[in-house]
Amino acid sequence: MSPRFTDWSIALAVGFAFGSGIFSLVSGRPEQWPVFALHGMAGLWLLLLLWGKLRRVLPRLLDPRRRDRATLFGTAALIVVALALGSGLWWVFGGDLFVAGFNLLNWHILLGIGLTLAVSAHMIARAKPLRGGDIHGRRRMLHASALILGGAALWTAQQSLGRRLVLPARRFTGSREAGSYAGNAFPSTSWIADQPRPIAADRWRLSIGGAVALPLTLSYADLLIEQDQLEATLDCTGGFYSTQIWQGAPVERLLKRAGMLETARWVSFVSVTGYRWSLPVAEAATALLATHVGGAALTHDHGAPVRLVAPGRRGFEWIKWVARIEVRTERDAGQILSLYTSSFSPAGRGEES
Ligand code: HEM
Ligand SMILES: Nc1nc2c(c(=O)[nH]1)N[C@H]1C(S)=C(S)[C@@H](COP(=O)(O)O)O[C@H]1N2
Ligand SMILES: [Mo]
Repeated sequence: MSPRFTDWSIALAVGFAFGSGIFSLVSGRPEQWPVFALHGMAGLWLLLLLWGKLRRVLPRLLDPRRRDRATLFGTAALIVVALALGSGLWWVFGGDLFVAGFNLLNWHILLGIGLTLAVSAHMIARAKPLRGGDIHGRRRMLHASALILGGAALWTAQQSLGRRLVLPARRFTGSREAGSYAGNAFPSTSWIADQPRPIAADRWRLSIGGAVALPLTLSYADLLIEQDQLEATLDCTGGFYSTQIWQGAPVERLLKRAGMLETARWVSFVSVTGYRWSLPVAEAATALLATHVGGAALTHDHGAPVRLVAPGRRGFEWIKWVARIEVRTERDAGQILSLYTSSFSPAGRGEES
Protein backbone atom coordinates (compact mmCIF):
# COMPACT_ATOMS: atom_id res chain seq x y z
CA MET A 1 0.00 0.00 0.00
CA SER A 2 1.14 3.58 -0.53
CA PRO A 3 2.43 5.33 2.62
CA ARG A 4 -0.49 7.75 2.52
CA PHE A 5 -2.99 4.99 2.24
CA THR A 6 -1.41 3.18 5.19
CA ASP A 7 -1.52 6.36 7.26
CA TRP A 8 -5.16 7.00 6.48
CA SER A 9 -5.99 3.39 7.25
CA ILE A 10 -4.26 3.72 10.61
CA ALA A 11 -6.31 6.82 11.39
CA LEU A 12 -9.46 4.98 10.38
CA ALA A 13 -8.59 1.94 12.50
CA VAL A 14 -7.90 4.14 15.53
CA GLY A 15 -11.15 6.02 14.96
CA PHE A 16 -13.03 2.75 14.69
CA ALA A 17 -11.42 1.29 17.83
CA PHE A 18 -12.18 4.52 19.68
CA GLY A 19 -15.81 4.69 18.54
CA SER A 20 -16.54 1.04 19.28
CA GLY A 21 -14.68 1.33 22.60
CA ILE A 22 -16.85 4.25 23.71
CA PHE A 23 -19.97 2.47 22.45
CA SER A 24 -18.96 -0.67 24.37
CA LEU A 25 -19.29 1.28 27.61
CA VAL A 26 -23.05 1.50 27.13
CA SER A 27 -23.41 -2.03 25.75
CA GLY A 28 -24.41 -4.71 28.22
CA ARG A 29 -27.10 -6.84 26.57
CA PRO A 30 -25.94 -10.18 25.16
CA GLU A 31 -27.10 -9.30 21.64
CA GLN A 32 -24.70 -6.35 21.71
CA TRP A 33 -21.65 -8.65 21.57
CA PRO A 34 -20.75 -7.51 18.02
CA VAL A 35 -19.69 -4.15 19.45
CA PHE A 36 -16.94 -5.95 21.38
CA ALA A 37 -16.04 -8.19 18.43
CA LEU A 38 -15.70 -5.18 16.09
CA HIS A 39 -13.59 -3.42 18.70
CA GLY A 40 -11.17 -6.33 18.91
CA MET A 41 -11.04 -6.68 15.13
CA ALA A 42 -10.32 -2.97 14.67
CA GLY A 43 -7.52 -3.20 17.24
CA LEU A 44 -5.92 -6.16 15.50
CA TRP A 45 -6.35 -4.54 12.08
CA LEU A 46 -4.41 -1.62 13.54
CA LEU A 47 -1.72 -4.02 14.70
CA LEU A 48 -1.27 -5.29 11.11
CA LEU A 49 -1.22 -1.76 9.69
CA LEU A 50 1.42 -0.71 12.21
CA TRP A 51 3.67 -3.46 11.00
CA GLY A 52 3.74 -1.82 7.56
CA LYS A 53 4.24 1.63 8.98
CA LEU A 54 7.04 0.47 11.27
CA ARG A 55 8.91 -1.13 8.38
CA ARG A 56 8.76 2.21 6.61
CA VAL A 57 9.79 4.51 9.46
CA LEU A 58 12.14 2.27 11.43
CA PRO A 59 15.29 3.20 9.44
CA ARG A 60 14.56 6.85 10.17
CA LEU A 61 13.96 6.19 13.87
CA LEU A 62 17.23 4.27 14.18
CA ASP A 63 19.41 6.77 12.33
CA PRO A 64 20.27 9.76 14.57
CA ARG A 65 21.14 11.94 11.56
CA ARG A 66 17.65 11.60 10.13
CA ARG A 67 15.78 12.41 13.32
CA ASP A 68 13.92 15.67 13.83
CA ARG A 69 11.24 16.94 16.23
CA ALA A 70 8.55 15.11 14.31
CA THR A 71 10.49 11.86 14.77
CA LEU A 72 10.35 12.32 18.50
CA PHE A 73 6.61 12.89 18.30
CA GLY A 74 6.17 9.87 16.04
CA THR A 75 8.13 7.64 18.42
CA ALA A 76 5.99 8.77 21.32
CA ALA A 77 2.87 8.02 19.27
CA LEU A 78 4.17 4.54 18.47
CA ILE A 79 4.77 3.85 22.14
CA VAL A 80 1.23 4.96 23.05
CA VAL A 81 -0.20 2.75 20.27
CA ALA A 82 1.81 -0.21 21.52
CA LEU A 83 0.63 0.39 25.08
CA ALA A 84 -3.03 0.80 24.05
CA LEU A 85 -2.95 -2.36 21.95
CA GLY A 86 -0.90 -4.30 24.46
CA SER A 87 -3.10 -3.36 27.41
CA GLY A 88 -6.25 -4.44 25.54
CA LEU A 89 -4.74 -7.77 24.53
CA TRP A 90 -3.18 -8.37 27.91
CA TRP A 91 -6.53 -7.79 29.61
CA VAL A 92 -8.26 -10.18 27.25
CA PHE A 93 -5.60 -12.81 27.97
CA GLY A 94 -6.17 -12.58 31.71
CA GLY A 95 -3.51 -10.11 32.78
CA ASP A 96 -3.97 -7.46 35.40
CA LEU A 97 -1.88 -4.69 36.81
CA PHE A 98 -2.56 -1.88 39.22
CA VAL A 99 -0.78 1.38 38.55
CA ALA A 100 -1.74 4.58 40.35
CA GLY A 101 -5.05 3.13 41.49
CA PHE A 102 -6.13 2.12 37.97
CA ASN A 103 -6.37 -1.45 36.72
CA LEU A 104 -5.29 -2.63 33.29
CA LEU A 105 -8.70 -2.03 31.68
CA ASN A 106 -8.89 1.50 33.14
CA TRP A 107 -5.44 2.17 31.70
CA HIS A 108 -6.46 0.69 28.37
CA ILE A 109 -9.38 3.11 28.13
CA LEU A 110 -7.20 6.09 29.13
CA LEU A 111 -4.50 5.09 26.63
CA GLY A 112 -7.14 4.60 23.91
CA ILE A 113 -8.49 8.10 24.49
CA GLY A 114 -4.95 9.54 24.66
CA LEU A 115 -3.98 7.77 21.45
CA THR A 116 -7.04 9.05 19.62
CA LEU A 117 -6.20 12.62 20.65
CA ALA A 118 -2.56 12.16 19.60
CA VAL A 119 -3.47 10.67 16.22
CA SER A 120 -5.97 13.49 15.60
CA ALA A 121 -3.29 16.09 16.37
CA HIS A 122 -0.75 14.27 14.20
CA MET A 123 -3.21 14.10 11.30
CA ILE A 124 -4.00 17.80 11.57
CA ALA A 125 -0.28 18.62 11.54
CA ARG A 126 0.97 16.18 8.91
CA ALA A 127 -1.73 14.35 6.98
CA LYS A 128 -1.49 14.57 3.21
CA PRO A 129 -4.71 14.23 1.27
CA LEU A 130 -5.26 10.92 -0.49
CA ARG A 131 -4.77 10.99 -4.23
CA GLY A 132 -6.37 8.77 -6.83
CA GLY A 133 -3.10 6.89 -7.24
CA ASP A 134 -3.12 5.91 -3.58
CA ILE A 135 -6.31 3.96 -3.83
CA HIS A 136 -6.53 2.83 -7.43
CA GLY A 137 -5.14 -0.47 -8.55
CA ARG A 138 -6.23 -4.00 -7.95
CA ARG A 139 -3.16 -5.03 -5.97
CA ARG A 140 -3.47 -2.10 -3.59
CA MET A 141 -7.13 -2.81 -2.93
CA LEU A 142 -6.45 -6.51 -2.41
CA HIS A 143 -3.69 -5.71 0.02
CA ALA A 144 -5.87 -3.28 1.98
CA SER A 145 -8.75 -5.76 2.17
CA ALA A 146 -6.38 -8.53 3.23
CA LEU A 147 -5.33 -6.46 6.23
CA ILE A 148 -8.94 -5.89 7.31
CA LEU A 149 -9.74 -9.59 6.90
CA GLY A 150 -6.48 -10.35 8.71
CA GLY A 151 -7.66 -8.32 11.70
CA ALA A 152 -10.93 -10.28 11.75
CA ALA A 153 -9.09 -13.60 11.39
CA LEU A 154 -6.65 -12.73 14.17
CA TRP A 155 -9.56 -11.86 16.43
CA THR A 156 -11.27 -15.18 15.68
CA ALA A 157 -8.04 -17.05 16.36
CA GLN A 158 -7.52 -15.11 19.58
CA GLN A 159 -11.05 -16.02 20.72
CA SER A 160 -10.57 -19.73 20.18
CA LEU A 161 -7.11 -19.65 21.74
CA GLY A 162 -8.62 -17.84 24.73
CA ARG A 163 -11.18 -20.62 25.12
CA ARG A 164 -8.44 -23.24 25.21
CA LEU A 165 -6.27 -21.49 27.78
CA VAL A 166 -7.23 -21.42 31.44
CA LEU A 167 -8.21 -17.78 31.83
CA PRO A 168 -10.39 -15.98 34.38
CA ALA A 169 -14.14 -16.33 33.60
CA ARG A 170 -14.98 -13.47 31.23
CA ARG A 171 -18.22 -12.10 29.85
CA PHE A 172 -18.63 -10.92 26.25
CA THR A 173 -17.97 -7.44 27.64
CA GLY A 174 -14.51 -8.49 28.79
CA SER A 175 -15.51 -8.19 32.47
CA ARG A 176 -14.41 -10.84 34.96
CA GLU A 177 -16.58 -12.67 37.47
CA ALA A 178 -16.52 -11.52 41.11
CA GLY A 179 -18.55 -12.67 44.10
CA SER A 180 -21.65 -13.90 42.26
CA TYR A 181 -24.48 -15.23 44.47
CA ALA A 182 -22.53 -14.21 47.56
CA GLY A 183 -24.83 -11.42 48.73
CA ASN A 184 -23.03 -8.21 49.68
CA ALA A 185 -19.60 -9.83 49.24
CA PHE A 186 -18.91 -8.50 45.75
CA PRO A 187 -16.71 -5.53 44.82
CA SER A 188 -18.04 -2.06 45.37
CA THR A 189 -17.12 0.88 43.21
CA SER A 190 -18.03 4.40 42.15
CA TRP A 191 -17.87 6.12 38.77
CA ILE A 192 -15.59 8.76 40.26
CA ALA A 193 -15.68 9.02 44.03
CA ASP A 194 -19.26 9.28 45.28
CA GLN A 195 -19.03 8.75 49.02
CA PRO A 196 -22.20 9.87 50.78
CA ARG A 197 -22.72 9.37 54.50
CA PRO A 198 -24.56 6.20 55.48
CA ILE A 199 -28.31 6.79 55.22
CA ALA A 200 -30.61 5.68 58.08
CA ALA A 201 -33.34 3.57 56.48
CA ASP A 202 -36.05 4.81 58.88
CA ARG A 203 -35.40 8.45 57.98
CA TRP A 204 -34.89 7.88 54.25
CA ARG A 205 -37.68 8.92 51.85
CA LEU A 206 -38.23 8.24 48.15
CA SER A 207 -40.04 10.92 46.19
CA ILE A 208 -41.69 10.17 42.87
CA GLY A 209 -42.51 13.21 40.74
CA GLY A 210 -42.52 14.72 37.28
CA ALA A 211 -45.04 13.44 34.71
CA VAL A 212 -47.28 11.69 37.24
CA ALA A 213 -50.84 12.35 38.41
CA LEU A 214 -50.09 11.74 42.11
CA PRO A 215 -46.60 12.75 43.26
CA LEU A 216 -45.64 10.40 46.10
CA THR A 217 -43.30 10.19 49.04
CA LEU A 218 -42.58 6.64 50.21
CA SER A 219 -40.74 5.27 53.22
CA TYR A 220 -38.40 2.29 53.40
CA ALA A 221 -41.22 0.28 55.02
CA ASP A 222 -43.47 1.09 52.02
CA LEU A 223 -40.90 -0.51 49.71
CA LEU A 224 -40.85 -3.69 51.78
CA ILE A 225 -44.57 -4.39 51.38
CA GLU A 226 -44.78 -5.91 47.90
CA GLN A 227 -41.40 -7.15 46.76
CA ASP A 228 -40.15 -9.15 43.80
CA GLN A 229 -36.96 -11.10 43.18
CA LEU A 230 -34.84 -10.77 40.11
CA GLU A 231 -31.62 -12.41 38.99
CA ALA A 232 -29.44 -9.86 37.20
CA THR A 233 -25.81 -9.16 36.42
CA LEU A 234 -24.09 -5.96 37.48
CA ASP A 235 -21.31 -5.42 34.89
CA CYS A 236 -18.95 -2.56 35.71
CA THR A 237 -17.03 -0.88 32.87
CA GLY A 238 -14.06 -1.12 35.24
CA GLY A 239 -13.90 -4.83 34.39
CA PHE A 240 -15.82 -6.98 36.88
CA TYR A 241 -19.29 -8.49 36.85
CA SER A 242 -21.40 -10.10 39.56
CA THR A 243 -24.65 -12.03 39.14
CA GLN A 244 -26.97 -11.80 42.12
CA ILE A 245 -30.49 -12.45 43.31
CA TRP A 246 -31.83 -8.98 43.95
CA GLN A 247 -34.96 -8.25 45.93
CA GLY A 248 -36.96 -5.05 46.10
CA ALA A 249 -39.85 -2.98 44.81
CA PRO A 250 -40.65 -3.32 41.09
CA VAL A 251 -40.38 0.10 39.48
CA GLU A 252 -43.45 -0.65 37.35
CA ARG A 253 -45.63 -0.92 40.45
CA LEU A 254 -44.30 2.35 41.88
CA LEU A 255 -44.98 4.14 38.59
CA LYS A 256 -48.53 2.79 38.53
CA ARG A 257 -49.12 3.97 42.09
CA ALA A 258 -47.94 7.44 41.15
CA GLY A 259 -50.23 7.45 38.10
CA MET A 260 -47.63 7.89 35.36
CA LEU A 261 -49.04 10.10 32.60
CA GLU A 262 -49.51 9.06 28.94
CA THR A 263 -46.88 11.60 27.92
CA ALA A 264 -44.14 9.93 29.98
CA ARG A 265 -41.13 8.70 27.95
CA TRP A 266 -38.18 8.43 30.33
CA VAL A 267 -37.78 7.59 33.99
CA SER A 268 -34.86 9.19 35.78
CA PHE A 269 -33.33 7.78 38.99
CA VAL A 270 -31.56 10.30 41.17
CA SER A 271 -29.07 9.55 43.95
CA VAL A 272 -28.67 11.59 47.14
CA THR A 273 -25.32 12.66 45.64
CA GLY A 274 -26.95 14.07 42.49
CA TYR A 275 -25.64 11.17 40.32
CA ARG A 276 -28.52 10.24 38.00
CA TRP A 277 -29.46 8.15 34.98
CA SER A 278 -32.67 7.44 33.08
CA LEU A 279 -34.31 4.53 31.29
CA PRO A 280 -37.02 4.54 28.61
CA VAL A 281 -40.43 3.92 30.20
CA ALA A 282 -40.74 0.35 28.89
CA GLU A 283 -37.34 -0.58 30.25
CA ALA A 284 -37.93 1.14 33.58
CA ALA A 285 -40.88 -1.22 33.98
CA THR A 286 -38.42 -4.16 34.07
CA ALA A 287 -36.20 -2.57 36.73
CA LEU A 288 -36.17 -3.06 40.47
CA LEU A 289 -35.50 -0.69 43.34
CA ALA A 290 -33.54 -3.20 45.38
CA THR A 291 -33.38 -3.21 49.16
CA HIS A 292 -31.77 -6.67 49.43
CA VAL A 293 -29.16 -8.78 47.68
CA GLY A 294 -28.83 -12.53 48.23
CA GLY A 295 -31.38 -12.33 51.06
CA ALA A 296 -29.50 -9.68 53.07
CA ALA A 297 -30.23 -5.96 53.32
CA LEU A 298 -27.88 -3.97 51.05
CA THR A 299 -24.78 -2.60 52.75
CA HIS A 300 -23.97 1.11 52.52
CA ASP A 301 -21.26 0.53 49.87
CA HIS A 302 -23.79 -1.18 47.62
CA GLY A 303 -26.24 1.70 47.86
CA ALA A 304 -28.34 1.17 51.01
CA PRO A 305 -31.10 1.67 51.69
CA VAL A 306 -32.11 1.40 48.00
CA ARG A 307 -30.33 1.00 44.65
CA LEU A 308 -31.49 0.59 41.09
CA VAL A 309 -31.18 -2.82 39.42
CA ALA A 310 -31.43 -2.30 35.65
CA PRO A 311 -31.04 -5.65 33.84
CA GLY A 312 -28.96 -5.45 30.64
CA ARG A 313 -27.52 -2.04 31.56
CA ARG A 314 -23.91 -1.44 32.56
CA GLY A 315 -23.07 -1.02 36.24
CA PHE A 316 -22.65 2.75 36.08
CA GLU A 317 -26.37 3.03 35.31
CA TRP A 318 -27.39 1.13 38.48
CA ILE A 319 -27.85 4.21 40.66
CA LYS A 320 -26.99 3.71 44.34
CA TRP A 321 -28.55 5.58 47.29
CA VAL A 322 -31.64 6.47 45.23
CA ALA A 323 -33.68 9.35 46.67
CA ARG A 324 -35.92 10.39 43.79
CA ILE A 325 -37.68 9.06 40.71
CA GLU A 326 -38.44 11.73 38.14
CA VAL A 327 -40.79 10.81 35.29
CA ARG A 328 -39.86 12.78 32.19
CA THR A 329 -41.47 13.55 28.86
CA GLU A 330 -38.07 14.16 27.25
CA ARG A 331 -34.54 12.82 27.39
CA ASP A 332 -32.33 14.04 30.24
CA ALA A 333 -29.46 15.79 28.48
CA GLY A 334 -27.72 16.65 31.74
CA GLN A 335 -27.36 13.15 33.14
CA ILE A 336 -23.91 12.45 31.65
CA LEU A 337 -22.52 15.54 33.36
CA SER A 338 -24.03 14.37 36.67
CA LEU A 339 -21.70 11.33 36.64
CA TYR A 340 -18.75 13.70 36.79
CA THR A 341 -20.10 16.38 39.14
CA SER A 342 -21.85 14.31 41.83
CA SER A 343 -18.62 13.36 43.61
CA PHE A 344 -17.93 17.05 44.21
CA SER A 345 -21.36 17.89 45.64
CA PRO A 346 -21.49 18.23 49.45
CA ALA A 347 -23.57 15.01 49.71
CA GLY A 348 -21.22 13.22 47.30
CA ARG A 349 -18.25 14.20 49.46
CA GLY A 350 -20.05 12.99 52.57
CA GLU A 351 -20.32 16.44 54.08
CA GLU A 352 -24.05 16.50 54.60
CA SER A 353 -26.77 13.87 54.68
C1 HEM B 1 -8.34 3.86 20.18
C2 HEM B 1 -7.46 2.92 20.46
C3 HEM B 1 -7.81 1.55 20.98
C4 HEM B 1 -7.24 0.41 20.53
C5 HEM B 1 -6.19 0.29 19.46
C6 HEM B 1 -7.83 -0.69 21.25
C7 HEM B 1 -7.49 -2.04 21.08
C8 HEM B 1 -8.00 -3.09 21.78
C9 HEM B 1 -7.64 -4.47 21.61
C10 HEM B 1 -6.64 -4.99 20.58
C11 HEM B 1 -8.34 -5.21 22.50
C12 HEM B 1 -8.30 -6.72 22.64
C13 HEM B 1 -9.56 -7.23 21.97
C14 HEM B 1 -9.51 -8.66 21.58
O1 HEM B 1 -8.49 -9.10 21.08
O2 HEM B 1 -10.56 -9.33 21.76
C15 HEM B 1 -9.16 -4.31 23.25
C16 HEM B 1 -10.04 -4.68 24.27
C17 HEM B 1 -10.92 -3.82 24.92
N1 HEM B 1 -10.99 -2.44 24.74
FE1 HEM B 1 -9.89 -1.34 23.45
N2 HEM B 1 -8.75 -0.20 22.13
C18 HEM B 1 -8.78 1.18 22.00
C19 HEM B 1 -9.58 2.05 22.71
C20 HEM B 1 -10.55 1.67 23.64
C21 HEM B 1 -11.45 2.58 24.31
C22 HEM B 1 -11.46 4.09 24.10
C23 HEM B 1 -12.25 1.80 25.12
C24 HEM B 1 -13.38 2.22 26.02
C25 HEM B 1 -13.82 3.45 26.12
C26 HEM B 1 -11.86 0.43 24.98
C27 HEM B 1 -12.44 -0.65 25.63
C28 HEM B 1 -12.03 -1.97 25.53
C29 HEM B 1 -12.63 -3.08 26.25
C30 HEM B 1 -13.82 -3.01 27.21
C31 HEM B 1 -11.92 -4.24 25.88
C32 HEM B 1 -12.17 -5.66 26.37
C33 HEM B 1 -13.17 -6.26 25.42
C34 HEM B 1 -13.08 -7.73 25.28
O3 HEM B 1 -12.79 -8.43 26.25
O4 HEM B 1 -13.30 -8.24 24.14
N3 HEM B 1 -10.82 0.38 24.07
N4 HEM B 1 -8.94 -3.02 22.80
N1 LIG C 1 -24.86 7.29 43.29
C1 LIG C 1 -23.99 6.51 42.62
N2 LIG C 1 -24.42 5.35 42.10
C2 LIG C 1 -23.55 4.54 41.44
C3 LIG C 1 -22.19 4.92 41.27
C4 LIG C 1 -21.78 6.17 41.80
O1 LIG C 1 -20.61 6.58 41.68
N3 LIG C 1 -22.71 6.94 42.47
N4 LIG C 1 -21.31 4.09 40.60
C5 LIG C 1 -21.91 3.20 39.63
C6 LIG C 1 -20.96 2.21 39.12
S1 LIG C 1 -19.75 2.78 38.07
C7 LIG C 1 -21.12 0.88 39.33
S2 LIG C 1 -20.19 -0.28 38.51
C8 LIG C 1 -22.07 0.38 40.35
C9 LIG C 1 -21.27 -0.38 41.40
O2 LIG C 1 -22.13 -0.93 42.33
P1 LIG C 1 -21.51 -1.70 43.59
O3 LIG C 1 -20.65 -0.72 44.33
O4 LIG C 1 -22.66 -2.20 44.35
O5 LIG C 1 -20.65 -2.83 43.03
O6 LIG C 1 -22.79 1.41 40.96
C10 LIG C 1 -23.17 2.48 40.15
N5 LIG C 1 -24.00 3.38 40.92
MO1 LIG D 1 -18.65 0.96 37.19
